[in-house]
Amino acid sequence: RNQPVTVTVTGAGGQIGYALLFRAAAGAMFGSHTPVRLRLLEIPAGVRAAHGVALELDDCAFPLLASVDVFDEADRAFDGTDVAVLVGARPRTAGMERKDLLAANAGIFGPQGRAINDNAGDDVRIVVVGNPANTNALIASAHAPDIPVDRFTALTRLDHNRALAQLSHRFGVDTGHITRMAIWGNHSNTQFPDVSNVAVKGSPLAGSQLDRAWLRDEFIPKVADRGAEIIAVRGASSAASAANAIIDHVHDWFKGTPAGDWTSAAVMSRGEYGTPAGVFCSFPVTASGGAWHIVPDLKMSDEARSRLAISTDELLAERAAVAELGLL
Ligand code: NAX
Repeated sequence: RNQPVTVTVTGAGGQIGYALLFRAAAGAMFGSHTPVRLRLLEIPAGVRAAHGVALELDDCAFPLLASVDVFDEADRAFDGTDVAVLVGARPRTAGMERKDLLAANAGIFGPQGRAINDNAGDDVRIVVVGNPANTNALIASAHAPDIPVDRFTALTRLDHNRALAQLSHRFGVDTGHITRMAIWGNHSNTQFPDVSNVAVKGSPLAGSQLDRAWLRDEFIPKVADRGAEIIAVRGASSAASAANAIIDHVHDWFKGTPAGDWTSAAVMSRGEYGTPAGVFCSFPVTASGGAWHIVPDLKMSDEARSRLAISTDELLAERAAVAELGLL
């Protein structure tokens, strides 16, 4: 048995929390030899729901679940944490301007960044899920000066997995046979799901498989707008698939990505591929030694670059709006 890993989940009383915590407690993040200590953070209105989840976690009698604690105070929730999964966020409500949404979330992710900075374990790794995820990650990292910025990420693994599923349907192969998919940019509908490096059963897609009209009119909008489709069909936003993507992201961060493949995650840009430095941008990434590495030296077409620029312009606009409000 390995040393236990401490995982703090914010928004633990919400729907993603409910889909995430049981799998985390069952060992899906770190494998079957690593016990997990769960710390659940909620706002006072959500604490009862989080306590309910804790009772059910108890009733699963998971052998790997070393402890479950519920908090409504960030400093305590992040005490000694190794992995912070920041799910809880202020949703957009009717009549709310984008500026108000950014400000409300800065009021959450700024203090949480500071609480992580002051209380978390030395090796803490953070994944931001609550939207707008990329900019919330920027705000959190800006308030955590003692934590290397490469410990902060925003989740785009759900977009990546959505793309794999669409390609699996299109080419009639299991998702496990599809490699080198890439999500670029913001976790929003400006994202660029890029198949130009995709291989199916190890072979790059041939010209005829890269049907441009299908890519432009079906594949890209399907992936980029899938969140809205789920809301329309299910009557609630993605939860189990989001939780699954969080598990995949944390798992790969600790265990590494498979040789010959990569995945997608939003990490701090240092200007790679012409992106603006200083925003959290999704890139194709590998993980090894507990760190993400942006896949280098991929060729990008002019069209790909212009699609990516649309998304990074949105990231810059979000950053500027937050900076203007004095929240960075
Ligand atoms: P829910 O509304 O079901 O749950 C959110 C929970 O967070 C609530 O229980 C609430 O009390 C709690 N909360 C709010 N502020 C908090 C704070 N300051 N500290 C701790 N807890 C707090 O939402 P859910 O469906 O779970 O979604 C959560 C977030 O994930 C949303 O922002 C959503 O937009 C985002 N998503 C991000 C995805 C991604 O791929 N990055 C995909 C799924 C999802 O849409």
